[in-house]
Amino acid sequence: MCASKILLLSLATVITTAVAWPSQSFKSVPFAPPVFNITKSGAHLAPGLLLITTTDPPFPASYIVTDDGDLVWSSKTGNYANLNVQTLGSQPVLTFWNGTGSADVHVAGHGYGMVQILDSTYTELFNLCLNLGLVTPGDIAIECQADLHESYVTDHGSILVTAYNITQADLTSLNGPGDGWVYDSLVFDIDIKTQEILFSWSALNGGVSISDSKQPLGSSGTLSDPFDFFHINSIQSVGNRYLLNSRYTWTSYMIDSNGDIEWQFEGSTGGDFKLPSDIHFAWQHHARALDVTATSLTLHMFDNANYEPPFAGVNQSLGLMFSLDLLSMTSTLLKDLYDPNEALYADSQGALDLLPNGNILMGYGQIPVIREYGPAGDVRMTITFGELDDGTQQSYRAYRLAWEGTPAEAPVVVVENGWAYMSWNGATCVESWYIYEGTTAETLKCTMRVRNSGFETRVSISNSTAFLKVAAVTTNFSKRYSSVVVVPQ
Ligand SMILES: *[C@@H]1O[C@H](CO)[C@@H](O)[C@H](O)[C@H]1NC(C)=O
Ligand SMILES: *[C@@H]1O[C@H](CO)[C@@H](O)[C@H](O)[C@H]1NC(C)=O
Ligand SMILES: *[C@@H]1O[C@H](CO)[C@@H](O)[C@H](O)[C@H]1NC(C)=O
Ligand SMILES: *[C@@H]1O[C@H](CO)[C@@H](O)[C@H](O)[C@H]1NC(C)=O
Ligand SMILES: *[C@@H]1O[C@H](CO)[C@@H](O)[C@H](O)[C@H]1NC(C)=O
Ligand SMILES: CC(=O)N[C@H]1CO[C@H](CO)[C@@H](O)[C@@H]1O
Repeated sequence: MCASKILLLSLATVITTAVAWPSQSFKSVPFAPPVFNITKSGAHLAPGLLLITTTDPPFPASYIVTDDGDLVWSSKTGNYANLNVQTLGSQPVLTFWNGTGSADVHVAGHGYGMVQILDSTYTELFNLCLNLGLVTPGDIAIECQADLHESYVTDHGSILVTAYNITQADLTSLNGPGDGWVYDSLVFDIDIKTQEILFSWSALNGGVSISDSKQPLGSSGTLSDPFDFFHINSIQSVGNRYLLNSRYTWTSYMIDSNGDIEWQFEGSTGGDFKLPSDIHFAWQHHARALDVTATSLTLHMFDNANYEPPFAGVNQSLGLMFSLDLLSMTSTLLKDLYDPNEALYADSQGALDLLPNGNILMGYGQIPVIREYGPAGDVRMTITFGELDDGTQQSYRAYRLAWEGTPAEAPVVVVENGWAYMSWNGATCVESWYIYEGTTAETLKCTMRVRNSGFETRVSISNSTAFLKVAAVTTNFSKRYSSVVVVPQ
């Protein structure tokens, strides 16, 4: 056993109430991210910041945090998914799905919203509010129709989004009505600048049989409760092809540029492949291919085999990585990631990312835990940010990525009871702060330099100070000033 080090964020004030998981609070901003409870084994971790979207009050938001639990950036509160750093035209950009404001944003595990793309100053480059021609629940008008599950920026300036459309289908193969209703799962590849649709695909019209669904029809299949037979949850661009993942058919599909299915990798039979013995997967998320050649590839995923009786509480969440051989159509298990000391059972959501040093990050989706594994599968870090079993705090995915932000907005400072509290939301390069104090707004003098400390730095100020401003000093010695504040007397 490696020695474990427990880090609990101590800088910010911790509000504790009887029921709720504790959240952080700050004087200079209204953000209230959860407290991050962090265990590290001491073994080498990958570089990069953590990106999550939280769902629990008091401040569900998109958050960037360090692996010591310090907040780096918070969005406004809202309904977000899939906060990510991607590359657009060789520039790193922040992307996220924002369902705030669309009517009825969360329906049966999917949503309707927009995809926002910000540059490294947190200025919006694009706001993709797409009308995709969907029939929506109750046929209500929904302006921004992209689903929350994927916002994948391709290397040619387009974005892949998922969408859910209500349409009619023959459900007799499932002993349902011939004129039943389903949620069709759609894929769109859209040019970001022009919003032109470059490619689209429909599970219903793309060769997937409704009877491939493992999701029981039950009483669904009506207009008011359409049968979600496919439930698309990830898309990746692979050359001129697409890797799609369906939760409810337990299958990852490779689709060619004509929309034809090249092969299927299914969790109980292997689909077109032979599965390794004793390995199955089900209800899985975040399928990604890498090292793709004409004859082989690696495919990894987050396995949600816990979902649905009789395996609830039996099949723990796994990170699975397979090698697929396209000549022999066999699969080999490369990695099977779990914590032998703490099994987690996530019914839904989840993420698996390969990190640059060979480590692997897993976000547990429905369960508010992020884990980093070493290349051999040893647990190197566990971050918990909510109750494990009440289902209120979730982050659809989690990523760990390099990100440097220099906000366009100025730093802020507030003064309370003789202390100045300063922060610069999203800045990754603040080294220290200069404090300017004076008896008039025109006579401010630099009186102190303090080191930056976490998201919010505080310093005690002179009781003769009537006016104050601060400057954030970056690691390259550039300065950004706050506005001048009147000190409450
Ligand atoms: C954080 O984790 C430690 C160690 O597992 C535990 O003792 C502590 O109760 C946790 N804190 C919270 C707020 O859950
Ligand atoms: C999300 O969308 C809402 C509604 O349009 C908007 O008010 C909010 O600012 C957006 N969030 C971000 C981080 O831009
Ligand atoms: C959505 O379904 C309707 C039928 O209910 C159909 O007319 C429409 O073309 C579909 N939209 C898309 C984008 O597939
Ligand atoms: C300011 O602080 C000094 C030294 O602590 C104290 O003597 C003085 O009364 C304070 N003045 C005010 C206005 O509080
Ligand atoms: C210094 O850093 C600021 C903020 O990160 C950046 O805008 C500026 O271009 C940098 N200047 C130099 C000379 O690197
Ligand atoms: C998909 C999956 O992993 N299913 C497993 C759940 O657990 C049962 C009992 O151990 C296995 O038989 C299944 O293969």
